[in-house]
Amino acid sequence: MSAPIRNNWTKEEIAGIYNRPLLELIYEAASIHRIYQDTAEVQVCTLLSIKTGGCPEDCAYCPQAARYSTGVNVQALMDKEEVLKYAQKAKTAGSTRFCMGAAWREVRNNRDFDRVLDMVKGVNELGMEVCCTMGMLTEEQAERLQEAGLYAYNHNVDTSSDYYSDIISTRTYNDRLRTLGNVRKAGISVCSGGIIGLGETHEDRIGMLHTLCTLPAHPESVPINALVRVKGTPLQDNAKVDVWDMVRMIATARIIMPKTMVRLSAGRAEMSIAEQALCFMAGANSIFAGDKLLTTPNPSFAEDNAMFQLLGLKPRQAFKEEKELVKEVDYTTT
Ligand code: SAM
Ligand code: DTB
Ligand code: SF4
Repeated sequence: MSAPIRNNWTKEEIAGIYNRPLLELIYEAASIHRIYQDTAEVQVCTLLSIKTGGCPEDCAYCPQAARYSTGVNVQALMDKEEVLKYAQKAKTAGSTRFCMGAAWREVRNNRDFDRVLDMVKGVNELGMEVCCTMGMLTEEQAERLQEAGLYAYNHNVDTSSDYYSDIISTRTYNDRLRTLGNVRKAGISVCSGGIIGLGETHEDRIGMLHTLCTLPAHPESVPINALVRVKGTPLQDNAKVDVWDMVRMIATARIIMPKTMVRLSAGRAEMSIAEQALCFMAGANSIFAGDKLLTTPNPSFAEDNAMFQLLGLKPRQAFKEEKELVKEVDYTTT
């Protein structure tokens, strides 16, 4: 079995995969997962909201948008020392990637940006893969982050280009893609995915995956988030995401982007271990760990350690290079 890396998938091909009978889809994703990845390993990332709430954007899912009354307390940019304490704690608990989130529309060339550059240096010195998610970036800002030691940048496309304006009106899909281009150009690892449960159709989900897998290079990480329904946001009454929908998204992402780290992201707090195990089986190999995402709850390190023990999973080392060679796998029994 082989799985060439392709950037020319058509929406029809992706729909053909996405709509397969579920168990067939999981089996194929699990088989492809074994070609490029060590299936015993799961990347463990920890998030920290370094600047919380008060965001001028109108993302309909987000508890941090200033225009919605969600009860999130606005907090100015944290101090470097405090951030480094959190990073060290995450490292001690087994995390290898530390992602700092700021509720900004875009990065500004100001004192706060210089302070973030300093935090990036500090986390890098701890030997962790340092990631940021802070909104739109210019080419020059991406270069400065890279020079400070930034390993990855998270910037989600969130949904399909067609559905985007139903969810966010304060920026465009092209703005998102422009930032991803700036990140790539600066030599920073690209982390981009999206959310399901926003009210999108299956076609939109396929459209989102199509955007990601037809970028000039696949993102190194693709987070798949289930909407966390936060009271006060316009999407507070949306239906809970069905776990089978998460499995279908993860499996399809795994098949069309075989080398990518597919992250089972927001939504784990509402999933059982059996449900999460299905997602790992379907090719998820990364999680956010620690009892908080940015502002909402997530399973604790202790709960995740117990799950890893049970499922025979181990945390992936930091800075691990992707395997260069395709491993041939023989599924025939003799
Ligand atoms: N402000 C920056 C931005 O929008 O890129 C960075 C932080 S923002 C909170 C990062 C990502 O978190 C969003 O793009 C979205 O995919 C995800 N997110 C935010 N609220 C969420 C929710 N309620 N449920 C699931 N994912 C969510
Ligand atoms: C991503 O794709 N999901 C994370 C991270 N990247 C930044 C954020 C999830 C946020 C969930 C809502 C909250 O905790 O505020
Ligand atoms: Fe602001 Fe990011 Fe939340 Fe949108 S997702 S409101 S840009 S913090």
